[in-house]
Amino acid sequence: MDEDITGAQLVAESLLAQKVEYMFGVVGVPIIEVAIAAQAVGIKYVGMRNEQAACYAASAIGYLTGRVVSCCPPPPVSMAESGAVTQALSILKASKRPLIIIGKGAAFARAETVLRKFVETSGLPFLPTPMGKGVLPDDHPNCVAAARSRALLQADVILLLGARLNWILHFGRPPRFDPKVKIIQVDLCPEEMGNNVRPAVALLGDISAVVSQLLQSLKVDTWKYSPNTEWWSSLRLKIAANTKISQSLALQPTLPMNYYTVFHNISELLPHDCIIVSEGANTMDIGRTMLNNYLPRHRLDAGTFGTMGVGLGFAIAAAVMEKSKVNGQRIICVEGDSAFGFSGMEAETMCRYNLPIIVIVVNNNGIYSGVDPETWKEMAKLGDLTTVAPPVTLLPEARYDNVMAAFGGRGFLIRTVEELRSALELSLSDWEKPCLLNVLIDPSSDRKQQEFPWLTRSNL
Ligand SMILES: Cc1ncc(C[n+]2csc(CCOP(=O)(O)OP(=O)(O)O)c2C)c(N)n1
Ligand SMILES: [Mg+2]
Repeated sequence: MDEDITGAQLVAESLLAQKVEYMFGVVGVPIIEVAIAAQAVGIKYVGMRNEQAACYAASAIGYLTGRVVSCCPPPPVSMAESGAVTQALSILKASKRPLIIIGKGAAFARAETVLRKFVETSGLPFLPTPMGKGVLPDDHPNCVAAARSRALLQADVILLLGARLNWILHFGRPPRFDPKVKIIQVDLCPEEMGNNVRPAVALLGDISAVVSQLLQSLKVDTWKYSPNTEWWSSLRLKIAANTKISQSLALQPTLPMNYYTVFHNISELLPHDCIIVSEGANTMDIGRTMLNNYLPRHRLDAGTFGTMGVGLGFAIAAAVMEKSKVNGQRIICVEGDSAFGFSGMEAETMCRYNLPIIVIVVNNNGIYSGVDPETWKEMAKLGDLTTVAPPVTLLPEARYDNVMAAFGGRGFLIRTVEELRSALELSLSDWEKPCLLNVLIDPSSDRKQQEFPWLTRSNL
């Protein structure tokens, strides 16, 4: 081996050999040399402010590019066993209330084209998981996301495509699911099969390949689920009722604004091809229902583990990728005020690299809820805030907009619909700088009445 090659160069060369394009990190002795060597071989180095955010950014690149797979020789595409395909179809055909659940695995497998054909050929209703949103557009006529609880509870057969039956899907169990529901589970990971619910049939394989198999068999039989079933009418009724409730909340003229008003106005202005990054509790949950996705892999959120702090790293990763394209897309990062705080200093990273990310902090002065400035002052008079302030509270009306402005980005303080719309329009026209919209909302604003609370192991 050439003695003049340094260890840092070796690391850089081997990363390049594996087609690594981006490196995210925080340097210090002796890592500086590695970052410099990476840049010397053409790898883009993004200096972050915290390693955690750097890791989140790197994981987002992996998800968006599929590079985890493509850096190695392409793995063989595995198909499901044909007997299992036949069995799956006969269960689907016998079903009265079928449902397809589209998970993140379908997005990662790039199954969108074949899946669209399958949904349209079969006529089945579908429901995306949070990061399965956009594999098929949220405004597709077969999407029943607005009737999620009913669809999950009353389905008698579920075709589960690359989604885990974890807490996000309420473990596939009562009271959120019919105890007799038959699950047709399609997954690439054998270890996912049968987690929490034993599937009626398991189709182990690549989601695109397995859906193609299902589609082919379907075409042979020319079977289609009728659009005139009781199931479809019941789902449609629920969609209409829920949409009406969300609409009326969205159109409430009272100030401070509520979540629904904020999201309704944002969604009206966002370009259809933008990448939406989101984290928070109410902010993320309500945003999932109110902010549509139209393209696959255009939503990144706290997902399976609900880890707060991922948002800014995800947004930076998406933005550096989009910046290198000719027709790069906008990155909209919708953050709860608590969620923003976890990696807030990455605002400096956004400003340093001129990444035109639009950060929208939905600021309710706390974790799930907060108090208004007057109540906060009154509370402070009652005693030491560490003993009297509810643990969920954060500083009322904190100026997160000034954090972005401190580094040269634009910051907006927003209280009204008009301010929100004009700041967002202005931000969307700026392709040079990051912007932060600090949207002050009613600290007691909440989700619309839910039929069920989140089901976690602790309250199972
Ligand atoms: C790393 C990490 N720490 C703590 C939590 C607990 N947690 C769940 S949601 C949340 C923040 C919710 O508040 P916010 O982001 O302001 O959204 P809101 O519900 O107020 O809209 C926290 C801290 C978590 N999920 N992840
Ligand atoms: Mg909050």
